[in-house]
Amino acid sequence: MPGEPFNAEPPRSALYRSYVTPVDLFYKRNHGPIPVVDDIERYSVLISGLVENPRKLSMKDIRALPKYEVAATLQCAGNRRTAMSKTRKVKGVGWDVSALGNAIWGGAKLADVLELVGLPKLSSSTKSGGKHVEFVSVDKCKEENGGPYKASIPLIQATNPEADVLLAYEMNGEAERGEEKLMIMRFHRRLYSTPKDHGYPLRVVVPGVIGARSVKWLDSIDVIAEECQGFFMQKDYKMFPPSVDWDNINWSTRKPQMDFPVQSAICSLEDSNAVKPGKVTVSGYAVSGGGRGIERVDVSFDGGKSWVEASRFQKTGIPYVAGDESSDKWAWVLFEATADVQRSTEIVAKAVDVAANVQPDNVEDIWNLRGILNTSWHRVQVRVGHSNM
Ligand SMILES: Nc1nc2c(c(=O)[nH]1)N[C@H]1C(S)=C(S)[C@@H](COP(=O)(O)O)O[C@H]1N2
Ligand SMILES: [Mo]
Repeated sequence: MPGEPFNAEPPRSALYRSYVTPVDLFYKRNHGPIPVVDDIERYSVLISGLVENPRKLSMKDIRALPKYEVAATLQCAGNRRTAMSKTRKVKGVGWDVSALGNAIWGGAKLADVLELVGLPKLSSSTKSGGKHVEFVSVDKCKEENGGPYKASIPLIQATNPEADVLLAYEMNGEAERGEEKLMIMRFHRRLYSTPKDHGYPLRVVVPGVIGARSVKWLDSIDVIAEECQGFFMQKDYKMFPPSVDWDNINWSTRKPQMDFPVQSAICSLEDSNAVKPGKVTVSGYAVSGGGRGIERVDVSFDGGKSWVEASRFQKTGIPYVAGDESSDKWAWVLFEATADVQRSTEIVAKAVDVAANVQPDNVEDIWNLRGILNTSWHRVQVRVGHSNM
C-alpha cells in the first residue's frame, strides 16, 4: 500500500527449508518509508555523546576493522501475534509464525568500533557517565513525530566482544559455504551488501535480542546516561501482564524488552490441514534469546498428551549440540519429527532451552495488549480423511 511502511513475512512452507534464510525470504519490518542511502562515499556514522573522543566514521573506517561473520536469528517481538489476537484483540501488525529469519551477518564488532572513540572492551560506564549506547537511524517514522527510529543497549553489552553486537554491512554475503544442501537453489542469491530493506549500507545486529533493537540504516551512535527515551523503547515493545489494557496502562512500570524468550513453531503445516492417513512429518524452527541454545524440541501428535523428541540440526552433516563449539549460539535450530497419524488430531511443538526454560502452554496466559512474545506451544490441526483424498 503506498504510504504504508513495508512489512512482509514469507510463507511457513518456505521458511523452514533453509538454515540460512535467503534475503528475499527474510521478513521485513519497517516503521517508516525505506530510506535510500546510495552515496556510500559520503555516508558516515557519527559517534558522540558521553565519550572522550567523538568521531565520524566512514564506511572505509568500519570496513578497516576486523570483519566477523555471525549467524544470528532476528525475530520480531510481534512474531505469532495473529494467534494472540484470537484470545482478545491486540494492537500491531498481524504476523503469522514467520516474522523471523536466520542470516549470516558480516561486519565489524561494535566493541571494536567503540574502541575507536576511546572506550575499552567491557566498559560498563564512561568517564562522563555514559551507560547506554543509542542507535539512531536515517529513516523517519510517525511514532517519533517524524523523527528517526531509535533504540539502545547497555554499554556493557556494546563493549563486550562476546555479545557479538555487529555493525553489519553484509547479509548472507559469501555465507553459503557448506550450506548448499540446505539451501533451495531457486531462492539462492549471493549478496555482498545488506540490501536496502534490511538496513543498507549499515545496520546494527544485536544477537539474541528482539528485532526492534537491531536498528537499520544507522545514522549515528550516542553514548548516553539513561536508556534511549525513544517511542519504541519506552511506549512499545514492553511486556505487560494480561490485566493491563489500554485504559490502565502505565508504560513506565516496565522495562523495554531485550532478550526474546524460548520459541518454536511448526512450519511444515498450516493452522489446519487435510492429510491422508499415514506418516506425517513435522518440521519447524526453535530459538531462544540471550545465546541460550535449544536443549530439546518436543512434538506431540495427540494434542499434548504424549510427546516425542524431535531431531534438531543447524548445518548438514554436523550434529547439533546446544552450547557446542560447532553450533551457532545466536541462531535457530531446525527440527523434524515423524509419526503415523491415523485419526484427526492436534499436533503441538514446544522447545526447551539450555536454561530449561520452556514455552508456556496457553496463549491466554501470556496475552498482552501489544501482542508481543507469543511463545505459547504451537498447535496445528490435522484432519485425516480416509476417502476421496
Ligand atoms: N531504522 C529502523 N530500524 C529498525 C526498524 C525500523 O522500522 N527502522 N524496525 C525494527 C524492528 S521492529 C524489527 S523486528 C527489525 C526487522 O528487521 P528486518 O526488516 O531486517 O527483518 O528491524 C528493526 N530495526
Ligand atoms: Mo519488530
